[in-house]
Amino acid sequence: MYRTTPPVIRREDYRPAEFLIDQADLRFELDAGQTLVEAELSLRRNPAAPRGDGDLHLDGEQLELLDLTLDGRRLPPAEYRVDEHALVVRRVPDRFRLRTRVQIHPSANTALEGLYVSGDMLCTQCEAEGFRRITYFLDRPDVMSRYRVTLVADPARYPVLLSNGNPAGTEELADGRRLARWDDPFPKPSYLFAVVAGDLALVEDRFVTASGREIPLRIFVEPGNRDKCDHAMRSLKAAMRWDETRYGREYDLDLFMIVAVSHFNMGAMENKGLNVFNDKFVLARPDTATDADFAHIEGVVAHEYFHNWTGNRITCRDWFQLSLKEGFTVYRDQEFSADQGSRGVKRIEDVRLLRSRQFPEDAGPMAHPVRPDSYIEINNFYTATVYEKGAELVRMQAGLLGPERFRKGTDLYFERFDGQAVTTDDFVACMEQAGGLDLTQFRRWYAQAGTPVLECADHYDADAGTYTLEIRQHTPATPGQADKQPLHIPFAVGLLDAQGRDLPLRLAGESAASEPTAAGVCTRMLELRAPVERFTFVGLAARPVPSLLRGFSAPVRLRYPYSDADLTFLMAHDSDGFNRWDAAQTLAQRLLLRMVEEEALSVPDSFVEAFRQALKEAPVDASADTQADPALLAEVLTLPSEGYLADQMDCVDVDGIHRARETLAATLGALLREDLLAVYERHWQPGAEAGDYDLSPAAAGRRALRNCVLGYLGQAPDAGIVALAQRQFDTANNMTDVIAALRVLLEMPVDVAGDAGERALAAFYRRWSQEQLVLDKWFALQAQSSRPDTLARVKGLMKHPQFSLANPNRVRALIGAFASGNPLRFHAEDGAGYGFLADRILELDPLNPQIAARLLHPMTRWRRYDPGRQALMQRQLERILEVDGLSSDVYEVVSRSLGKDEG
Ligand code: B3K
Ligand code: ZN
Repeated sequence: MYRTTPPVIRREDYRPAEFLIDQADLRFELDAGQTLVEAELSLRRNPAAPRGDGDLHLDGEQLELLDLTLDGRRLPPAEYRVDEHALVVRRVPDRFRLRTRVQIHPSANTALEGLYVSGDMLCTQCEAEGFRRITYFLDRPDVMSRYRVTLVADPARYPVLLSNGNPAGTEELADGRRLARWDDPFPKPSYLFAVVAGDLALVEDRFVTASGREIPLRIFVEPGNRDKCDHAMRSLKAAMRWDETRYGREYDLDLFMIVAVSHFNMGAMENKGLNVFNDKFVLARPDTATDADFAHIEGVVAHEYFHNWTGNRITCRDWFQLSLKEGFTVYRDQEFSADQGSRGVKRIEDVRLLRSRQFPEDAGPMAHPVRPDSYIEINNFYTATVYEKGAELVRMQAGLLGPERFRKGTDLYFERFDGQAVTTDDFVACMEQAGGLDLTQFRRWYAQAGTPVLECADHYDADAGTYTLEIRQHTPATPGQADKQPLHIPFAVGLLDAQGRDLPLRLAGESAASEPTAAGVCTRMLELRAPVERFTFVGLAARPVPSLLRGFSAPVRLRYPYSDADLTFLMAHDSDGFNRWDAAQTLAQRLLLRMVEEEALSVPDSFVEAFRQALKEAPVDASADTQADPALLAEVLTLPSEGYLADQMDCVDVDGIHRARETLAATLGALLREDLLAVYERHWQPGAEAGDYDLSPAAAGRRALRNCVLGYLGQAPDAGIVALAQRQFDTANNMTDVIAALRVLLEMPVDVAGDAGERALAAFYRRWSQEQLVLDKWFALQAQSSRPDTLARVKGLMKHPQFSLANPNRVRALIGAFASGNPLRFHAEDGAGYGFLADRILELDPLNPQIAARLLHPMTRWRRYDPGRQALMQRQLERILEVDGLSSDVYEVVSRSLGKDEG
């Protein structure tokens, strides 16, 4: 907590640690009320660091120091000093053993950082700087130590005692307590340390590694959740195999464990050998979790597992390098998921996330490079930029190198840096060496914030048969970074003939193109370096339609003056699935923005016909990534979100966007009623609903399409549609279909649907009131409702017996869903939404600053709204900033968004 301005940490100030800790022996006497932690550390001077003042500075927060000895000698108070953030031991030798004994209070730890209580268990979260709340230490990622851990606890309350590494025996003590030892042979930074204790149920399986080692896989959950672990286990095994085949990376310890906890600040944590998960990303049964939940579980389980090599074996030198592990690991989990299901759909989902979360971040007050230059609170930098844009940077390098050279590059990286703490630059250097290319200019992507804009123009010369593309790049200024340099941008391009076929691509000066049908010839990866680049293609008998930035080959905003007819054509014919979807999105986006600006609410026939055509082609089933893949079609038919549309406007028109989107959906729902019903019925399989639930990507794709279609029908409802949604709600055997039907029932006007929505909501609650993760959906659905009384309802739900500010999942489900997922009601003109959010942030900040700071985000972009809303948001931000004792987390986000801190 800071009364004055908290300090800014700068990348340029990085210095190697003065001391290293080779070995850390920790003994915990665990109890929720108070836990004793005894640490015996083997320290030595770091030969790579210049000599400082001779004192040892250990990080430590909220610790009660009970005892301190150096090489066996108890230190008198004159030889050390303790303050709020550190223990300083004066004039230490070059090599010594330091023993500390501290007391901590897990049940009083509401920030969920360090050792805390979740339900009936004890667990830890140390990344980024939580270990210093457990014991005095050099709590920085470049200090890698070997840990031996002893846990002692009452077996009646905590029969299961877990830590990192391999088990090293248990004992029953004379006083009735149980002792368990763990030994982790791999040196690791303190942020990867973990302890879990509790009465946990176990699901166990096995994995045989490529070299034939048999690894037990254990998932620990609260009793009662054992029947919801199958999918996580399946995902884990698939991820382990994939890392072997795709990256040659085998698991290293004798055991791999996952623990699911109900109180967790983020998704999951990759602690060495002992991943701790938000239970939302482990627990799933078809009747409790949606297809999207299943997909997230697969992705997050894989992500945390992949960290074992990208993050744990090779870690970050300092927190500015966070994207070294996060960007690369996100790229790896994206590719893994693409291999498990539909690659095309996965790419669309990833780009949608990038555009809806990262692009706005890059264009707002929190903009920062993938490798930031400064921060106040590192927890604020686990961002879409570090994660998702970071993954795009790895993806671009993989694209520039091609699969074989990229694999050589990653092999080199693993070989060169195993066991070390390194930088993003070290990663790029491996790619450069293995790829035999110069990535000097490419490195700017890590240093420069903001989303580049590519302006494309073209010219067709009929006489010469040439087609010239001209591409201009510029990156808008971001806070603290006014001048931007041109970037090295991979730009994938195809050209279509009038029939929609790919044309062979030959650049001026090149010899004749090879076979036009050969793969690769029809998509060219152009490389942009200069502010303006021109490429001339030859041998073209007619003006082609360009398909630009295929597969979204770089994280940029593309501008090209497509006509609506071009977009409709690309939507129907582009061989690149991503660009077919993108053409549909651009078409819809344009129409919607036109509807907002002109307040004209009519929909052109051509748009309706394009949709009708797409629906006509909807098959019952098809192989993935073809025009006819139902999952891909569902993506094509999904209108851009209100948030994404807002990001395209200079001044966000909250109500206009909502009205335009509703009108368009209702028009399509009414005019295409028969076509939509036909698709719905074709994919409605009563037999399958009653019988086994099919989790395959193809079946999930059919559900996605049918529910997308139901959404349109629900926008133009009559008694028949109400009955349809009701039937789906009553009879579906899976959460995907139940929740989709419930959403539709809730959004239908009362004069058509009566109280069907309210009744369904009540039935849903009765059925699921004891399933916490399902209950989160019940809270979120109400918070996202477009009904005018939503804020009143959200306020009422805050008093619900099952609501608690102490549970981050519940807070996100109610307050987060309202503030981030309901722009219409959150941004109500009277500012009531803003006042509500500010009140909640001030309540939450003393309890859990990380969650409080995250919830603030929808208000940080206040400058993009009309003057009235701007003033209202600004007033709330100022009000927050005036409060004494704000956390550094909230302080940083508020002061940056008010422009009071240029970092
Ligand atoms: N590394 C963790 C995130 C930790 C966040 C700390 N505030 C999860 C992940 O990215 O895998
Ligand atoms: Zn991660």
